[in-house]
Order: sequence, then structure tokens, then C-alpha cells
Amino acid sequence: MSSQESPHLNFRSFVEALRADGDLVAIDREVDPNLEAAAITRIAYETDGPAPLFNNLKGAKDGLFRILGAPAGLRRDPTTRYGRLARHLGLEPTATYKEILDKMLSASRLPPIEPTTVDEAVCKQHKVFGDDIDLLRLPAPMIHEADGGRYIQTYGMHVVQSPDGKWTNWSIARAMIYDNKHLVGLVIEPQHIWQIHQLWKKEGREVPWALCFGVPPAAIMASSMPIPDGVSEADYVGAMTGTSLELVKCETNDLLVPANAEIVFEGTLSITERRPEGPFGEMHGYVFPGDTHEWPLYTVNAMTHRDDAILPMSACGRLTDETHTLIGALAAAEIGRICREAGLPVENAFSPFESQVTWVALQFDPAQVHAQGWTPEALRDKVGEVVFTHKAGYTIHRLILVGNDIDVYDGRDVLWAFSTRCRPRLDETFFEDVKGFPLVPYMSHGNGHPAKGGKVVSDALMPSEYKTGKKDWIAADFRSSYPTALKRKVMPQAEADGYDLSTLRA
Ligand code: 4VP
Repeated sequence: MSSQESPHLNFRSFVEALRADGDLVAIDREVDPNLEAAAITRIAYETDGPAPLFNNLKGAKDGLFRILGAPAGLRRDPTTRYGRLARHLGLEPTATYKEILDKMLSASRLPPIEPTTVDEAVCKQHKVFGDDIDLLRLPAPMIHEADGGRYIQTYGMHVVQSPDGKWTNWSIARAMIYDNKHLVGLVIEPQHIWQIHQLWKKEGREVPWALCFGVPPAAIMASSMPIPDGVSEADYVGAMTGTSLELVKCETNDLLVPANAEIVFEGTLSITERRPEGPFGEMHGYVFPGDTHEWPLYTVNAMTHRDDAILPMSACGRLTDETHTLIGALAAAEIGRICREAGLPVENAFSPFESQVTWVALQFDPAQVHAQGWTPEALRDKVGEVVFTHKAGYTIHRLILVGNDIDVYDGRDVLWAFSTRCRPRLDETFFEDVKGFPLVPYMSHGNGHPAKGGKVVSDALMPSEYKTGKKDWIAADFRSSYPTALKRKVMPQAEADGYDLSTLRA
């Protein structure tokens, strides 16, 4: 198998890896893309069940298309809970979230590996141009009943390039079908697709654009992460995987797309034309009927695809889907990195799913907090300034500072610390002059400014951690309140008694 066919570098191999893991349900009966496929995918998310592969979509024709739902959902088995994410990166399915996020961050310290341009590509097995393009004939999914359109684009990768050609950005941003040749979708400040759209607007030219579905899983992970401005995701993924990605030139513009992508749309993103978009059931778990706004129009001039192409779909909403496992977790990883870059002793960062990924818990080394002489007020100010003025902190409205007895990847730990160590108001600093995330319901549909403020740093470090670098308590739990010898004795006995210890903190 060539390296480009490994599951993390090839979506089709990824689907086969899930099948081999027993993490795929192949559905061969006819399923309607109008709500039915998404409803089944919702069951997968809400039960941590296997990813559904809809092989027989009503209306599919000429190899367009099948759908893979829940491409980065969770697994129910605690030992391989993050296995579907791990398979995106070539890690073992037993990988922890820390291992997954450390892998994603590893590229920030490695020299970039540029992609390789190839001439032959499976994404060109079929080519559709001109009058043969009719987006309205595709079995594009209607995902939630109150959505404003058929959101074909929930897990594809937009490709845009700065006008000087120095920065090629890969990102995910939702888009729905507008008419037979057009999509319309969010291009929202401060996202990189918005930044590059602004650069073309200044030049007065339409943005050359491609949208690639079923890309190398490692690439879709990088597309979901707020990596630094100006860094091309292709180089970042190359560094992370140690492999130069194979890309191929588009038929109708000079952009390069992954050679093994399942489906590629080629065209332009308009700098002048806007159309009504939305509403869409979003990452916080709500759809607001009638919530339609004007966003830029995309024109599709060509479509290429593999045989029997597969469209990945994120039917996002309530826990736990890609908007949580990827958007929340990867923002947290980058937030941890920028904190360390600013000299803060942050060891781990994670966004608890229980917060619907509106919070990030930052784990500090209390010995360092003490040694560096921080006061609680100064630390809260500094953390808020570093994170809430940075693009990586855009989606996050609460930062919770915790000590290193708290496992930030375990929501139970974070909720325990926040609830018991952070005194409301006294241990908090509010930020009202920073950019807010309008998608959060209490922002766009709440009582305050929809896009400004509403952010807080909540300090769950205790006074003893600042004053001595140490905790002055012992947790009243299995791990901390019993001698090691006793725990070693009772654990196998408890297992024999029928207790499942896979989620026990021991
Ligand atoms: C991460 C930002 C974001 C923006 C729009 C959207 O629909 C989901 C996430």
C-alpha cells in the first residue's frame, strides 16, 4: 500500500479502516437524503454508535453519491472512545485525546513538508462541466427539519489562496445548495476563509475556489484547527504526517486539490453577490426557525469525482459530533499552545463537551504559578488578554483555570473543580470588549451585543496553589482516599464481582 493510501491520508481507506474496526454500519437499503440519513446519523451521535455508510441514497445517480455520517463521532467502548478521531491521524484506536491533540500540535514545531503535484488522480475518474452540472439533482442531505436548505457542505474542505499565492488555506465552513449552479455559506470574520475573501475584495476579483469532499482525514482535522495566520494546511499536514500530500490541479482554475478526494467542486466565491442562507441546526444544539442572513455566493463551474463517491456529512447539533470533537477540541489545543508561547505554565487544554464546547479548561502547573509569582487577578487578566484577543479563542466564552490534579480531558473533573473551587464573581474576570461568537445562542439570540463580550475567566486554582504551589486538600474519592495496596487488592475483586472499572479514576 502506498503511503497515500493509509487511512489517515485517504478517505476511502479510512472508511475501510472503520469497517475493519467494527465502527461502521453499511446500510444498503434505500435511505432518503431528505432528513432520513441525518436522523440515523443523529442516532449514531447520540448513542456513540458506529458511523453509518448510506450506500443506496434515494436519487443517487452516476456515482453521485453515497454518504458517510458521523465521520468523527465517538465510540461507546471507553478503551477506544476516540478511535474514529485516532484513525484520522494514523494513531492506534486506543489513543487518548491528549495523544490526538499532541499529534495535531506536533506540526507547529516541525519544518513544513510541501505537497507534491501529480498528473493522475482518482478524483478525476469522472468530470462534469457546464449544463451537465445540476446541484439540485444531487442527493444532498436535508439535515434538520427547520434548516433553510440542503447542507451539502458540512465536512468538506474549502480551498482558497491569497492573491499573492503565498498562502493556501484549507477550512470547513458550512454551505447549502442555493440553485442548480450555486452554493451559499458562512464566510465569517475572523476565519481564514473570510481573511482571504477580504484580500480578493480589495483586488476587486472573484475568489478562485475549490471544495473537496472526502479528503485525507488528517487534512480535514487540520482544516478544523485554528492554526496560525499564513500557514498553509497542506504544509502543516505534511509535517504532522511526515508525508508530502499528493495534490492535483483543478480543471478550471490553478488551485490544487487532494488527488484522492472523493468529490471536488471547482469555481469561485463571489466578492459581490450575496444570498439568503440558513437557518442551520448548529454546534450548540439549536436551530432558530426563520434565522436567515445574507452570505456570499459560490459558483460551481466543474465537478470531478471518484467512482461511487462518498460524501461525508456532519449532522451537527447536540452532543457529540464533529463540531465538538474537532472544532472544540482543536481550538482548545491551539489555545494551550498560544498560552505556552506567551510564557504561561499551561500543561493541557481541553473543551469539556458538557459545556457544548463553549468553555476551555486550562491546566496549570501550580508549582510554576507560585514560582512565577502570579496573583489570581493578574493571572486571570493575562490569560483573558492572550486568549480572548486571539483568533484561536474566538469560539470560547469561558476559560476555567485548574491545577494539575484535574484531568482537563475528563469533564467530570472540570465540572467538579469549577463548581467547588471558583467562587462566582470573586474568582472571575469578565471581558466585555473582546470579539464574541455570535453562534452561541445567548449571543445572537440573547440580551446583549450579539458579537461582542460575554466572556469570562473563571479561576478554579485555590489560594494554596498560588501561595505555596501545592494543594492543601485530599480528594474524597477512590484514587486519593485509599492506600495503594488496598486499591490493588479491591480492584480485581470488584471486577470479579461484576463492576466495570473502565471509567474508574484509579
Ligand atoms: C468555528 C467557527 C464556526 C463558525 C461557523 C459555524 O457554523 C461553525 C463554527
